[in-house]
Amino acid sequence: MKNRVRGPVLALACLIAGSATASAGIIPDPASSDIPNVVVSPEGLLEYRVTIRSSTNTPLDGVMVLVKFNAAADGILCWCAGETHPEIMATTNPAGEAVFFIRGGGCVDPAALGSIPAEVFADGIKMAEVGIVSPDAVDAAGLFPTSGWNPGGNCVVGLSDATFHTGAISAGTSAFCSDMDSDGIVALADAVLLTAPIADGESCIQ
Ligand SMILES: [Ca+2]
Ligand SMILES: [Ca+2]
Repeated sequence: MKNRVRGPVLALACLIAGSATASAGIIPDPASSDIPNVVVSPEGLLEYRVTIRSSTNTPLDGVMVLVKFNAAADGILCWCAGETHPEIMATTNPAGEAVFFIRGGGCVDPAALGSIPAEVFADGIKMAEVGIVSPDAVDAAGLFPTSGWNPGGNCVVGLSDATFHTGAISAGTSAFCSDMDSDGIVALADAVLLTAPIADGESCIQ
């Protein structure tokens, strides 16, 4: 009797072990993935790139990534005409990367907003709650979206943005709105990312 039961039990054990291993290898894992703050720019010059990995640190191909702007942030951002929002989707490549070129403007610091500006999901699994950065951080008067800015019908990387970012970069502060690569500091890498949008004076009609 024992011998007759052993076969099916072993087979079942192997099935369970096999499915557990497969799951660990294909499910997006927040702790192993890279989800920086969302980047928006008026002509989509700057990319927003997330990298989705499993708990075994394996990049996941073909994962549907959703960036969801929450109502409070969606309502105060400067959106270029024709840009999809508040939900934008892209699929990961074999390197696990989903790349977005989101056309809009406005910096939304979670601390200034008082709520979560945006969330990122991978195959329906919540990866992160993030803020929003942009070379178009402020309006012509130097106001942020969270301090009642008025883009005036155009998302523009203008003199006020150049002044704002230059100040943060030269001071080497941890200013949220100039930390374009989300590494927690404002440094040369951020200046490099900001150079083209500022030099080009990126803009779009709202
Ligand atoms: Ca601006
Ligand atoms: Ca940085």
